[in-house]
Amino acid sequence: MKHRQWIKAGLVASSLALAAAGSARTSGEATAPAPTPTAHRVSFDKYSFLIDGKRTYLWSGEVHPYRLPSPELWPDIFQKMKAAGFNTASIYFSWGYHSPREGQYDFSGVRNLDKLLDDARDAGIYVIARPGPYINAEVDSGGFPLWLTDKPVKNRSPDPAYLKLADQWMTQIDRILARHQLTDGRGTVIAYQVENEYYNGSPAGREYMQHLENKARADGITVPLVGNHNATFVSGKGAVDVSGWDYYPQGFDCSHPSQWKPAPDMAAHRFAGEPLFTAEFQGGAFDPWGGPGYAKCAQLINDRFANVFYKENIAAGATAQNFYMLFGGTSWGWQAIPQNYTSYDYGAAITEGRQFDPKYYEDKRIGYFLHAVTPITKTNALAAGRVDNPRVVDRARINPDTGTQFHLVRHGDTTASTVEAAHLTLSLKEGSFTVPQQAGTAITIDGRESKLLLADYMLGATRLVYSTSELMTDATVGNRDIAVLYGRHGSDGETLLGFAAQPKVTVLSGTVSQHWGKHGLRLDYRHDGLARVLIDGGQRPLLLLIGDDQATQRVWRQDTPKGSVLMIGSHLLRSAKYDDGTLALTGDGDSDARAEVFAGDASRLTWNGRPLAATHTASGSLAVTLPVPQPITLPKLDHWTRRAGAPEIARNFNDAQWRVANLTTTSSVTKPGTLPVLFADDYGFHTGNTWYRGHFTVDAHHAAPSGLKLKVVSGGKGGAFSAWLNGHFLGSVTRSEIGAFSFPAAMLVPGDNVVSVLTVDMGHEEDYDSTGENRTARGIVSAEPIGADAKAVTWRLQGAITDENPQRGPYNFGGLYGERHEWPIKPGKPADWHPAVLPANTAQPGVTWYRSNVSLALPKGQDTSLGLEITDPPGRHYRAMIFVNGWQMGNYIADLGPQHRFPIPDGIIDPHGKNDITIAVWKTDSSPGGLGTVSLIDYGSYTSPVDVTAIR
Ligand code: IPT
Repeated sequence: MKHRQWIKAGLVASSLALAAAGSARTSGEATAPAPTPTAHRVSFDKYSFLIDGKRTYLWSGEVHPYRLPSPELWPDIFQKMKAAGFNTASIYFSWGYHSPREGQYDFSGVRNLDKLLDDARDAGIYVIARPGPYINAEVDSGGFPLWLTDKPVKNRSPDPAYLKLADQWMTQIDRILARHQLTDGRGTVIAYQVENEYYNGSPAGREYMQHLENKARADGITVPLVGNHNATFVSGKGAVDVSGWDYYPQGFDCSHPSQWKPAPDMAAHRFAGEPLFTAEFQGGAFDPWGGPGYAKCAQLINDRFANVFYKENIAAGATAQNFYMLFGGTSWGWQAIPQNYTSYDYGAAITEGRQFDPKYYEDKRIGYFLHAVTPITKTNALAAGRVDNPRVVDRARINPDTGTQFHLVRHGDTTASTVEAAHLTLSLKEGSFTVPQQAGTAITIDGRESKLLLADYMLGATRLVYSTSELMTDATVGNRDIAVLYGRHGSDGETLLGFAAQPKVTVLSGTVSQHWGKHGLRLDYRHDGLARVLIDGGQRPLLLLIGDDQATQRVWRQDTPKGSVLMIGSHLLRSAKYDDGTLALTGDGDSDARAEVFAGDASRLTWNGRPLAATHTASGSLAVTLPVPQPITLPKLDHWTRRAGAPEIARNFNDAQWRVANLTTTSSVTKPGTLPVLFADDYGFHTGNTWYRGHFTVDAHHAAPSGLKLKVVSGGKGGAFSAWLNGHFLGSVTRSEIGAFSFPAAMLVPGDNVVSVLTVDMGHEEDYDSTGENRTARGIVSAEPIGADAKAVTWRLQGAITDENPQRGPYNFGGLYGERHEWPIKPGKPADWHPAVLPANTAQPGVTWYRSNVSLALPKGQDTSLGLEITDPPGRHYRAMIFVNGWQMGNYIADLGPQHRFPIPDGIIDPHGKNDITIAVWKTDSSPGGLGTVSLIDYGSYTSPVDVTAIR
């Protein structure tokens, strides 16, 4: 609470400066003081983006701060990206996440964007900022704030009423982004996306875009304006500087993960004078409630997909590629749209639990290549080389200045899974070569594999004529050049290097044969483990490391002002810094302790601050032994207690303070089925559960209704509602929006009778088409008493507390009794809670809360990623909300799924302290059941500098 900073829209300049200083102070606690800003230049031409005049391939991944509510873990994600060769993060900023109420903005705590942008900068990551105002992103209302559901404005249009509100947000977010621009701020923001997937090129659409652009410029945004509007705002009013493309070639159904659709040809999508930029290219897929699960999405968009599709974009000339998502994270609280469940793992390269998917290593191989081989940033199409296999094609590019050639050798059909062998004829400076030259060998293209081969390239001081291996990276380290070549395990490789005189070749390890000929030195080999060849005779010695793809996983590179550092070994190399003769490395270690470091001049090595004993190897590296992680044992979750959670069903419950349903008009785009309007949003209840109580009188003058017909809209497939009459359960409706309940006469009493209805808002719709879909009704849409006049029942309702818990924000708590009283934070007297055993076995429908405390004492200096898992005996019908230390980290539907495992980021969970786990269970039927077994799970544990303090 103490660092909390409300920033009111429209304050005077002096207090704004104060507010900014306040945020900076908050971020200063966790990051180094901001360096003095120096002005840089961001530009572009038809080939690429340029930073300070230097062509830069933007290898970018999408990450969402609102999906990782643990600021101390933000550097972890950026460092993991950087270690895989990414130099850019594309980041959506969600208006609704920062604005709990109209005119109120919060950038503190888990919402501290100054810290986020400093963290990106400190990791050496550029930022493409995407502030909306609309972002889609499978977040509630597509990022529009909850309170916008009460505004009947024309979203995403020049409607002045909408623009006034959008400008309020833009003022807030632009102020932060502006001070983090590379051009004149303290950070690394290099581009700014205007709106999102906006295709309305009509005069009104253009006016809207132009308004946002003028606003950004007026707010001090000086970096290029970019878009993902496909071909819409290329020229004319509202045009952005660089137009980008969104491409999801496999779509979003992960249930057939081995069926591929072909790769698009991005070359068809060039815009004059602009680099070819994929603003969003598929990095995974979202998964719906009841869907096949993210493991299937990771399989559909797997390492082979990255291999074939991302390289295809390179061959098409793309020099800026962003992958959506690179780290998906968690739609915690009620941030998910109704279609999606809590996990937004997305099958991305970095999993929701911050682990590496195999795709991470493919992204890394390509990313390292793009980083090292700078001629790739300026290329023109080149006639393809001849290929002797009709099922294989070449797609070629050439750098007009260096003559470096790039040949993408792939299946003609990008979906093919056959294994092909081919020879490629290259026309190079030295003449024409059909490669490989060695008899009995070939370029093999595995099923769903493409090879991006390099020719006429300077490997440091040595000329690479061609190689049938792919190049991962090359760098000058100390007084020699090192290059890493690779190919699939067991495949043939051949590399021709140009030398004036025969060099001295020493095969340090592996099997590599050499042939000296008129074009130079030819090396022939099979990719198998890691071979090492030292070649002396050029201007500088060249060490070739020739790996199979497995071996490349543990090759890491970091660049320092004093030269590059290569490391073979460790789970992750996060950073390298020369400090007075000491090379300080940080990273993560797993059970394989062996590592070696190739560094220029290091008399001493440290790893996460501790000295490492090193011995010199024949390869000229330093061999070290890294600390290994301690084994993890997680305690069982037991000593559960429970508390009844639905007092609202009792006839005599006091609802005098509830909102009386009396509205006859609505902001919704849904037409009310009956009046008064009963939509939850119109009464200010925007999150999770909302209760309704309908009163009717039974006496001599009033005919009692014999039942009630309800239409209730929750959104998506995971909807539900339950009804009680005077505390007696009437039933629940799932998988449908319509329910008819009859009132058994025995349940009725003379005088006041109450029907209680528990509903849930599964999230507000996105507004992709700008039709106001975020204002689709939630809650009761029509209530028709059976056998009585509609007016016979008067309704009151109550939902999420409007003065919500500020630290956790507007999506954390819904309107259950225990949420309104913040039981996950303030559980109340121990006597209120009764011992319970899981799996529960109760017949009673309704709401019950469960609690358990767990003390964790996980090893220090070790990054352990934890989660919670719910395991159910079959046939249970209930839903649960999982709170960890008061943060709602999971929405669970036992009979819909598919999510049973919920990653909980460190910070939210304390790996070195006490944790409260509180679970609200809504049991929808009266068969025996209830909450299943709940246990802690470990997604991975590594020795690491990442050790997070708990958010309290
Ligand atoms: C694209 C959106 O721009 C992005 O926000 C996200 O919703 C993504 O889809 C899917 O995860 S829109 C494109 C699929 C038409």
